[in-house]
Amino acid sequence: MRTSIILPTLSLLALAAADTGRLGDAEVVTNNPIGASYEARLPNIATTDVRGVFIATSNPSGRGVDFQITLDGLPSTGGPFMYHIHDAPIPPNGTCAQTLAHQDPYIRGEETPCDATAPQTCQVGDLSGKHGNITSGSFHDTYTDLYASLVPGLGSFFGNRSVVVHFSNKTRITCANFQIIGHGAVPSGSPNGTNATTMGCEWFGYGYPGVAERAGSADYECGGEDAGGFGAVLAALAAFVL
Ligand SMILES: [Cu+2]
Repeated sequence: MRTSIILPTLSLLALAAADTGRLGDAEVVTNNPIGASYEARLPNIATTDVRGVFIATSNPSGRGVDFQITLDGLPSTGGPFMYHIHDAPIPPNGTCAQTLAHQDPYIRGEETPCDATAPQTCQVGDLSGKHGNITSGSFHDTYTDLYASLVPGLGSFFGNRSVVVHFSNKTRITCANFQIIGHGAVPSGSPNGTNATTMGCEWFGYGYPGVAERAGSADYECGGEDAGGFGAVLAALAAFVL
């Protein structure tokens, strides 16, 4: 009788574990520098009417990051629209195709959709998975994401990365790089107490063919903990279109 209860419980646990990253669930970030602020402003481009800005500021408690998102001009078809933080910034004169995969420092992967009721099991960069898709032509949302980091050097740090807006079929509509607009106080215990620009990612020899299909390449390098280590391996393995 006991077994009949335990077995289904175990199988449920096994299913839940499939959503956890190879490095575990995402950790809540508690030491975001107070006053640190970044924005990603969508460009005026001919291929889309989508415009807007993503503003990300450390929560005043240091716990998580407050996002303020204002978008306009979304198409009347092709939604609901998704948006994510992607691993790489858009290279100079580059396109959204070159932003690689979602920011996924815990190596969770894409196979199962994000469960918004268990956001720690989602890819850190899957903001719309955790907080909701865009369903209307004009979109405004504010929320705190507990797993995003504004501490340069951490895998969950996104100040040197990009945000990409997608159609529901995953096609990339538009994208923008995060830029620092306020440094804030350096947190104690930070792996790198210098300013964020020294931790930026850089592209080398961008413009290689087939990038939309296979984004991985040694052409991409990040500073800090990402340099030549985990992040570089991830970038090299990132063969997803998303
Ligand atoms: Cu994306």
